[in-house]
Amino acid sequence: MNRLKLIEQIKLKNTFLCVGLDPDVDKIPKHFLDEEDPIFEFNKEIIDATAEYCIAFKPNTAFYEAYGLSGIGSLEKTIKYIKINYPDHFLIADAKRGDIGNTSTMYAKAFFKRLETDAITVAPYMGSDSVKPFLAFENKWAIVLGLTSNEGSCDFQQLKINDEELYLNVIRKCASWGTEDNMMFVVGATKAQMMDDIRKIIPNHFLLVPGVGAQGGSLEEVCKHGMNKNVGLIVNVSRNIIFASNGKDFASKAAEEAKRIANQMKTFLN
Ligand code: OMP
Repeated sequence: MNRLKLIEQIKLKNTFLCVGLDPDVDKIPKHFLDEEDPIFEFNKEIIDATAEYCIAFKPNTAFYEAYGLSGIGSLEKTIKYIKINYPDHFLIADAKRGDIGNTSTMYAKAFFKRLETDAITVAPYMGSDSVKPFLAFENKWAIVLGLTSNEGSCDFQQLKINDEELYLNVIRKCASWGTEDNMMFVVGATKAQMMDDIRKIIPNHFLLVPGVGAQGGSLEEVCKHGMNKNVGLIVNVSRNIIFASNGKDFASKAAEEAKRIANQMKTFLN
């Protein structure tokens, strides 16, 4: 999906919510455990219940890889289901890849050609030759880790180099390898105030913002510090939506929570 279409979807639906598909067999309603593919069946109902309130879905591959081959099968089926039934939704593979050039190329092929996701999250620690292969595919996106939402982000990302934090150096350098049409940055909602400095470097890029909900980030703060003239934000919520209930009403509760967040988003648009 290209940038214009993404912006169009956000404006059309008045939401910039991404639903994170991070299933956990220990947390999904028990009745799914009798199904042949509990993860896929669970995802399908979550997707159907929340699609009207979001513009993106983000399966995190860890939650599929943990179940071996059957988990990879659930991921493939989930992605296919979204592509067939919700082709206008932006599809992000949260895999945090990045390696020497020829290996990154294979990662890019795995996600862009085989799974056909629109975007993949990329860890930039290995530098330009590890990131650039993800930029070589038309209408596909590398979403580079800029400033992450977790506590440990201060261990390296916030160290100062030449009087400037490492994450600002990383964002500036990575932005020079790509464009606003093929690169986004991950910035955690828990770090919303730091978006002011980030926006000075990349005023127009999209930010993928996880950390609202279970991690305590505030949507209001994210919008205040991170929004730009084209919205420029995709805000992900995983656990607070998909595990809003673990009873039979899980899908309607997920829809309720997605709707609540989407309604809050509306107030920040226009
Ligand atoms: P919840 O905290 O349950 O909403 O999930 C957050 C999702 O975003 C998980 O899939 C995380 O792996 C992911 N994430 C972060 O939480 N923090 C980051 O800094 C980056 C990501 C990510 O790349 O999406």
